[in-house]
Amino acid sequence: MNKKTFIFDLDGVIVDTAKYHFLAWQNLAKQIGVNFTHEDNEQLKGVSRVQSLELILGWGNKTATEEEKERWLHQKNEEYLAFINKMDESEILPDVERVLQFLKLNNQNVVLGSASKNARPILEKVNIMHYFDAIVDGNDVSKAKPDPEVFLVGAAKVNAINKNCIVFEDSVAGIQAANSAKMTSIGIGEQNVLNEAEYCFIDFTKISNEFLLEQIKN
Ligand code: B16
Ligand code: MG
Repeated sequence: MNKKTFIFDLDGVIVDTAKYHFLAWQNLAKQIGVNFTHEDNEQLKGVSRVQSLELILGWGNKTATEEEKERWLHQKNEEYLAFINKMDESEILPDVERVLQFLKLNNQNVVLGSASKNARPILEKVNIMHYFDAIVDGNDVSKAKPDPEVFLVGAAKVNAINKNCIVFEDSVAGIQAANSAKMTSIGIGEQNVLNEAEYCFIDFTKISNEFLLEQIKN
């Protein structure tokens, strides 16, 4: 059977950590006098930590010294980590583990491609580290999605060629990154938002084993 490489984004695909990012950013925003809503949080999906702070400061027309930014980034991350520390298997999104198991049973490569610098501890907390042949996270890359670097490095780690890679992503920037790497892009979320994706499913419960087999054989 063909060997393909399935690359998973983390936040919004495997787990919903956006709710914890939201709470931590909201506290910081309040402290520095910036209004921060759920709608604003949507725009931070897939965006790096440093870039997220820049966006929040921009929305509030605030300027800050490098020292302040460093301090705030540290504070936000500490608060986020306190939420992460309480995570367990129950936070894995529906049917993600069924898909991971099916891919490994069929001898496929499984790779993580996330912007998060906290990806490894999160995978450990929800106990799914063992499914992954390679992990690429925010510590391994310097260019943020929509740049394809995170997926290219992931493919290279398992010696895969781009056209044999299939990417699961919940952010528009991530879909664009997969497309520009000439990988198959599968959006996880709303079709009208992820309209650049080659395929789109609201969540993994809608992804059948038959569909996965088709991707393996193609
Ligand atoms: P951290 P993903 C991304 O994860 C999140 O979607 C984004 O909201 C967050 O700012 C980014 O990770 C960095 O996270 O602060 O943990 O390094 O969707 O690429 O898995
Ligand atoms: Mg994501």
